[in-house]
Amino acid sequence: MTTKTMIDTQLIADQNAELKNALDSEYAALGEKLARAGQNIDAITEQATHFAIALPSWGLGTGGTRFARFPEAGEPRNVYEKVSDCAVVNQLGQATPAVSLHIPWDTPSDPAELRQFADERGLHFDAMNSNSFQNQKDQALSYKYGSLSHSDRAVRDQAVEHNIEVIELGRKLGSNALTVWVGDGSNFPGQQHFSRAFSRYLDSASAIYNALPDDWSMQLEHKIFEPAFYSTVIQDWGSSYLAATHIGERCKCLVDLGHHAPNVNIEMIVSRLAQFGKLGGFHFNDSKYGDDDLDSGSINPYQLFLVFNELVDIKLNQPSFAPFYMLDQSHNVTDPIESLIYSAAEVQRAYVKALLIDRNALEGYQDGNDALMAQGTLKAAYNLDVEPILQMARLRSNGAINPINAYRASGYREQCGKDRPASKNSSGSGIV
Ligand SMILES: [Mn+2]
Repeated sequence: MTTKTMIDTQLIADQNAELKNALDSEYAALGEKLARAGQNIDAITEQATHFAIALPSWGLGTGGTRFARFPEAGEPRNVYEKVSDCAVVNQLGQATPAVSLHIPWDTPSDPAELRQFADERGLHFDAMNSNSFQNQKDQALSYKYGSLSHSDRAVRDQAVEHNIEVIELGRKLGSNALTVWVGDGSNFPGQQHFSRAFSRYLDSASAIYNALPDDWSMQLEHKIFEPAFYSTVIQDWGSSYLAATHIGERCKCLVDLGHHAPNVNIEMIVSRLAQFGKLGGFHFNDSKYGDDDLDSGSINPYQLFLVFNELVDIKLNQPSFAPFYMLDQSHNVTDPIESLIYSAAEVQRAYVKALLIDRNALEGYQDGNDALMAQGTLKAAYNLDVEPILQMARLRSNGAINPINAYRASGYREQCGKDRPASKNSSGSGIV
């Protein structure tokens, strides 16, 4: 089956043809530089072409804050249009072949039809995301005071049932993982008994786990605060690890870069969880103050690189290590398609730089307690300009050497503005 293309392939080919000579010479120069360090640029480029990160279905609409949302013309109005936009991101950037669906925001009425629609566009479905942090339409009981850890069993059962429905839907879509994030917590000291709430959470999450198909995993996402502002039930990697360990072998911890206190050493958390087989996945974004959901690599690209330093190291020691990667961002002032193309490339860039770290030298400096040269070994890889590798990876995968330029030249969003008149009841998705 040939993949249905979203952007005119001739336009991409014409733009690539104009850029190819410059790319060839920059790629050759970088190749020579890497060869002097004993590295093969084509082997690195090959690994870059296999890098994949999922797109969140809620990331295709314009995001916002609790103050306002400023949608632009042509944003997707339903899950099919979101998947179409994902196909644009992937066609141009060639790093995002999967979609992670949020239920119920993007519940398909006909899962088989949606699965085929995605497949025709070269996409598949990654981890499913449940939602028990909002009340849904016609929902019997409220999540105002929690869901999986609620003091009332009937509310907990309702939240468990929702998660099982999400699993069932995911099976029909070809997914193999469920990500669970709850907003449960408290706003006042004394409002909630910590250990009783945690015990109730463990019972509920175990009930969900018991409904997992054998080849599925469950990812627990922790978050230090918000919407609860005093305490959250799964507030950090410690609680997440305790829960995942208690619940079962295929229950893992998911790290969202924005869900920690400022200045927390996230790369160390990555290492700790992986060492004990409990790192299941990642939500990439960036932040300045809190859970800002800014574009990956826009604020602290060095941190992103340090995270990938750990991830690459883990993969070398655990060949079966295959965490779920997803962009989890809110695009408040940019075209979401552009932000997602750019962000996927930033994450891919951090990965490629981490592949270029001289690990033998690093180990020697670590064992020899040469702090200056150890950090210098990391910096040597971080300071490399690997843009030619990213561009060549896209070119060799039939993507665009300059995907943002190609997207803008295509007029896709302008056409969507005509094809997708805004609906009055457009959802507030994107504010997460
Ligand atoms: Mn997240």
